[in-house]
Amino acid sequence: MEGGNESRGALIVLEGLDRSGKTSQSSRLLSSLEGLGYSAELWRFPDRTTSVGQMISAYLSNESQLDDRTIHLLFSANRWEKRSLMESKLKSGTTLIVDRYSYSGVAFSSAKGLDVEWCKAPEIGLLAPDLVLYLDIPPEKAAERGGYGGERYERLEFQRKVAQCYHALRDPSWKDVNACQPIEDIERQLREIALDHVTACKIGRPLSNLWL
Ligand code: Z5A
Repeated sequence: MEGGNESRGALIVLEGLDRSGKTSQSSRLLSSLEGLGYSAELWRFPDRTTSVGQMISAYLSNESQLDDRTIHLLFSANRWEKRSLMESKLKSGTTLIVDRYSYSGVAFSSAKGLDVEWCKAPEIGLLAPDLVLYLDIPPEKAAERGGYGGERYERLEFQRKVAQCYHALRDPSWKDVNACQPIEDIERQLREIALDHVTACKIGRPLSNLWL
């Protein structure tokens, strides 16, 4: 893909079950990188600020009903509407820390019974992360954290299926971190792993596309 020899930012994705600590750790990683002088931004999917994101938000809070395939494609469209901005930020040297990405899309929809390859298809051509950090926590432990709210997928039985789907989706490049450790320990481990990748991207690792 174009842009292979330029110094660029890294695309770092955090994935994991509900309540695994993605949001807490994304913010801490952002602060660490900024504190070290890197240009970095925190993004999250779904991005509920766009019109597509508002449809997703209404669905997640049970204010609207949508067919499983329809909501899957909306989640994907929500990433596509950000793809070109994502690429330009990375090429201008900004590292993006992204709280959930295509893996959530495929894991949650396939946990409902949709075919995995069908779920992956609309994600093909989105930017591939340089690093996937998987916050690993048993669904039962995650459920104990602060209790689930009223959103659609916040049920233990469903989260168990999602965990299995994540497991089937993972590839050897993912970095698993035990999300049951104290917050500060996880923070330190994520920072070390992330810094290696930020450095590799600065010295010219090319951007690539998902699942081609
Ligand atoms: N979804 C989808 O279906 N398709 C897609 O393509 C995408 C998403 C992108 C969006 O949820 C829903 O959409 C999500 C997947 C689906 N549904 N579910 N489930 P979201 O991203 O808006 O919300 P979330 O992922 O469920 O985030 P969350 O509830 O905010 O969880 P989190 O970010 O992983 O955790 P946290 O907010 O950092 O921490 C949760 C609590 O645990 C909090 O009280 C912390 O203080 C505590 N915590 C965190 N770390 C620790 C440690 N280490 N020890 C003890 N306590 C901790």
